[in-house]
Amino acid sequence: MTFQKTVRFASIAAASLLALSSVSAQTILKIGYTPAATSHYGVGSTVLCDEIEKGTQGRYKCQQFPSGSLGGEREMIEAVQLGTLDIVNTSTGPVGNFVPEVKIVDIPFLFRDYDHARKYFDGPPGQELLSKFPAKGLVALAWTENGFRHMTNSKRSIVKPEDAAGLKMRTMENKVHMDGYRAFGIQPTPMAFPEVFGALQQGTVDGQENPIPVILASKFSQVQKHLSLTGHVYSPALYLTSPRLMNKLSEADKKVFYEAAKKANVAQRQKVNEDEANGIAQLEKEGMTVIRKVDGVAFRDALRPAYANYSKEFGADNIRKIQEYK
Ligand code: EAX
Repeated sequence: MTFQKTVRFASIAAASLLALSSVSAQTILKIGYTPAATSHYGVGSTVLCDEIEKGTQGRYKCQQFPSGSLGGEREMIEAVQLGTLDIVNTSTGPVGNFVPEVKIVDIPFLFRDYDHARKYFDGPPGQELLSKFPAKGLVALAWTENGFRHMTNSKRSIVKPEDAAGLKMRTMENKVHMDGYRAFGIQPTPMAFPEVFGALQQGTVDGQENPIPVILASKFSQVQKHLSLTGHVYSPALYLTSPRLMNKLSEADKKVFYEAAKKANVAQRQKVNEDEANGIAQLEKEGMTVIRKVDGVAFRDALRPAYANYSKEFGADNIRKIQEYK
């Protein structure tokens, strides 16, 4: 080989090595969530992934795992801590077991409506809560939304707590919820989400409670006759990743991830709005009997003993501050 040829060969080899390394520099991020890909979680996750891919010029891409294919929310949060999953789009259901400061936002009848809740989580108190995650081996990219939860069951229409009394109802693995629901007279049965459809179908439990977008996307109308718009608790959600992943990113890429999560949240909430507007009629069409007007005062009254305990645990002032947040 002449000298020139050697140089040319070497530079071609270097160039192809470079091309190869830029291909292998593409990282595939695994993101998981429990509802179907068509749900608000799917909509939010898709925007999150698209924005990350765009903002990093394709250096980061996602592979989505919807429908609880990687397990329930608790399992996925553990997987993020361990590094076997990169991102989870999860409700706060099991989050208080990891980050105790979050528990207070799961109190029933804490937020009046969507505006109240969204303002709170977008405002300083919500942002302050996000800072509690890194100490637990998690990074919260942003708050997002699951929605106000309503009860469904296979037995009867629920208008007041007495109608719910005695029903065996699947709940999330969330002590704050379970304590409140016991005060309604319900028998709470905690269970990971991927098992819920089967448990309803087999009659292991009589009912469950979830926001309209989850009831829709999970086709619960196939296994539940009665829906009551109890709106008994707001269910926040989060995009969680790990310090391990974030620490690998340049400052510019970190910003891309945080901005992507903000945009994803807007899309996820938008899908909640759409499902709230159209979903109830859709569920009726699918055969559910819908009680639109429940006795909200009676439900709030029934919760009083539970609120006494919440006040002891979280401080009456702290609860009031959230209720009065403007
Ligand atoms: O986050 O477990 C639940 O009922 C949640 O609402 C659902 O997984 C969506």
